[in-house]
Amino acid sequence: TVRPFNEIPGQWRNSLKSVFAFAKMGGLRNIHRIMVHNFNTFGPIYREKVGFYESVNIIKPEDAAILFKAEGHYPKRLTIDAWTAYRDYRNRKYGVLLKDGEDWKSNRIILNKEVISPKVQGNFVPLLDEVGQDFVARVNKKIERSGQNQWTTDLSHELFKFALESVSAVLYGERLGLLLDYIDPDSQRFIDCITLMFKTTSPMLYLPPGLLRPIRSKIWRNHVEAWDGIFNQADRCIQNIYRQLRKNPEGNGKYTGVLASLLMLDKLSIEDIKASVTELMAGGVDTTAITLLWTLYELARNPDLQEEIRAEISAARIASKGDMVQMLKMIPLVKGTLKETLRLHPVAVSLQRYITEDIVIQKYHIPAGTLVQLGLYAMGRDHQVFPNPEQYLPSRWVNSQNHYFKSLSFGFGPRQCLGRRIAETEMQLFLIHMLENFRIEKQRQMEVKSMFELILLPEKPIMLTIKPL
Ligand code: HEM
Ligand code: 2DC
Repeated sequence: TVRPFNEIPGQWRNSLKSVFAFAKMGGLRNIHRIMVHNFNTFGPIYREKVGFYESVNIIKPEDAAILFKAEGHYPKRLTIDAWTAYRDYRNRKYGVLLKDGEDWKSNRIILNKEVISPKVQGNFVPLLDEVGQDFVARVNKKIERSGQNQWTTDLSHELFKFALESVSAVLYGERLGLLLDYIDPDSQRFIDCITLMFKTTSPMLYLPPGLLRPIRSKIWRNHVEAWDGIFNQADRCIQNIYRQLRKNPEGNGKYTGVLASLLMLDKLSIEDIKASVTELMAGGVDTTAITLLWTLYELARNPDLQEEIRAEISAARIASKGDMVQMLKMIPLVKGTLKETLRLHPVAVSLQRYITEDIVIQKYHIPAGTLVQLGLYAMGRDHQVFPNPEQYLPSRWVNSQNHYFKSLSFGFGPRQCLGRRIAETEMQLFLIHMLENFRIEKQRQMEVKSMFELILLPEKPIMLTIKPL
């Protein structure tokens, strides 16, 4: 028997009460822990209404499967109003991140070919491999300069630069040189703007920007300033490539990057290309940088595991005889390591879809049009889904177990992360080079929690010690 929608447990009838409960539990920064708390209170499905937006929340992999089967041809996730409001305000086009319907689909199909298809991955590998090597050279220099044969630091700043250098190499086929001694202030500003953009987005999640803008609230002004900084820097990079391409359309036979490929393909308007390339550039920094930081943190806490992964890398290095594309096919534990990091420290707290047909989950009827959220953070820590969830065990992804709808850190289906292949390749190559050269340690056994600033971030700096092998 199917129970009606209105009987789904949760505090959805009183949205004001939810806002208070929210505030009491530490509010927005703790949204992921509040979701865990709600699943503990209400069970594997609950309805909620915070402020003005309403959703049904689920946690089980088998329920995620039902959700994604009902996502329709034009999958639509929760729109971040602050992001569309900025583009409307400045009269800029939406890129693939913010488009919906047929417009999204047609752009996405063309972008897929240049950004995520297996055909292009081979082009990215040499570019990203070089950035990884440069990162090692930079760390070696820092170790040398310290005079202590080691380097203790909060690596996040270096990782942000590494991530921007990597994504730019792929998008523009060119090196920015961010891993050199002096950093170009415009690039540093770009990095700061992305962080500010995420930080100012979250308080606006539950307040319609239509309300904030007339009041000229400080948050909205900072948000606009952040996006202005992002767009200005991306425009500069894009213009630069555009000019070069007009001077030298052949590009000397070398791979010249995603942007040049899109321009030459000539299937999207320049404005559409600019909009999506800007989103790719902005989406490619904090996401991978923070995931790598969490990974190094976990490896520092698990020295034996670190040794095991290093052994896998050495073996793959020898077997692949210098062919990096081959090598990337021989490192299942490295791939498991990244999945395991994203299980415990996902970038996105939840995945969401507006379902296009009626479904039944946990015996409750859910009508078409409802916003359904899969609590990704909560699922990653659910002991019914992952035995001993508190343990960092990359091997759980390697052993032939059942991973049906459990590996969802990049989303699912045609609307999944467009940057996924770039992110995976970049992070795999980073770990290869770092573990081939250094041992990662940390000082005390300190526990670092996550906080929500639209994406999940470490709540405090993570200090690591890097030693040559
Ligand atoms: C979308 C995660 C890195 C660009 C998404 C989504 C998730 C995600 C969960 C939503 C997918 C869905 O709704 O099914 C991640 C994680 C990353 C990462 C965990 C790294 C660890 C990147 C990078 C880029 C990027 C490096 C750019 C190079 C995008 C874009 C979208 C997206 C453009 C929107 C796609 C669309 O709406 O069609 N990402 N991401 N992401 N991501 Fe990523
Ligand atoms: C945030 O309740 C929490 O990959 C909300 O690279 C629901 C929600 C909707 C969309 C998610 C967002 C959350 C987290 C950040 C994500 C975003 C979709 C894409 C974006 C996951 C879970 C991200 C970080 C993109 C950002 C690209 C941008 C900088 C141009």
